[in-house]
Amino acid sequence: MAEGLLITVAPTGAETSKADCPQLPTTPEEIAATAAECEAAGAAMIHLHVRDGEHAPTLDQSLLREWVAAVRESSNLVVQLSSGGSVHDPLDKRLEVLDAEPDSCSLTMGTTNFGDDVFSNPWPFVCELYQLAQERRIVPEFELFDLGQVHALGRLLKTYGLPHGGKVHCDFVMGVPGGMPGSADALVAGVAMLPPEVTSWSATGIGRTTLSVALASLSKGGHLRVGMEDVLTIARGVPVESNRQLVERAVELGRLAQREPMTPAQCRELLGI
Ligand code: KMH
Ligand code: ZN
Repeated sequence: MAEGLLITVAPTGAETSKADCPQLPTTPEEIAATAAECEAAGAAMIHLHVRDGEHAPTLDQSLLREWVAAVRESSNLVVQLSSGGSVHDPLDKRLEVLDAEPDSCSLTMGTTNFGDDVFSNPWPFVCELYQLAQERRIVPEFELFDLGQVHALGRLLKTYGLPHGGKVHCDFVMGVPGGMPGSADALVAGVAMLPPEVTSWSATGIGRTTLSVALASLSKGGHLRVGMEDVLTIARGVPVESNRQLVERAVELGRLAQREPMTPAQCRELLGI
């Protein structure tokens, strides 16, 4: 595993409303500023969910393009668009995310209960999205919400071969109600099951599992995803002020583990972009 530390920031997500969290970046101007300050703080990649003029999640193609351009103008961050969208987005619109030409796209390896909702990722959709990403030369980040999805990743790679660029990067998304718990034990089990083709991995813990997952990931030599998509408090009852604050904390944890944050250029090399 690399000595450098990839920090991915997931600044917005599709689940939190602007009304509940005014500091959530939900406009092109806010996302541009967030990207610049998170890069300066030590992030190398951004995982983007786009919002519309009413701050609602959207997969509108022109807005996707506008947000990608805004991040590219204000930073050098590797741009990863979410193909997961919100639990309400239809599968065909989620495939169209790739039309916005990001560097990377998220690609979830199976259907997951998501609180009271269902995050739908039927196998034929996973295969179609993967092959489309290969065709378009967009590097996927495989999102793993449970151990069955780790196994499914091996099956996908055996069936369709490696992603564009030849590297395989995945991200454990832990602590979602309906997925695997955000515990060190679950992470250790997931890492042990990774298919041999995997070249790098990160982990994120939702809500109160954020610190235990980050520490477990560093202990196992993994990378980190942080951001307001995944956690809205910096300590019990204390709201997060900004995504930069979460990136700064990840940098601090990394330094304790003697891991220096990667630059976007190093991230591109790691991911084969
Ligand atoms: N918003 C979740 C339903 C992804 O970005 O690919 C899906 C999600 C995963 O956040
Ligand atoms: Zn996401």
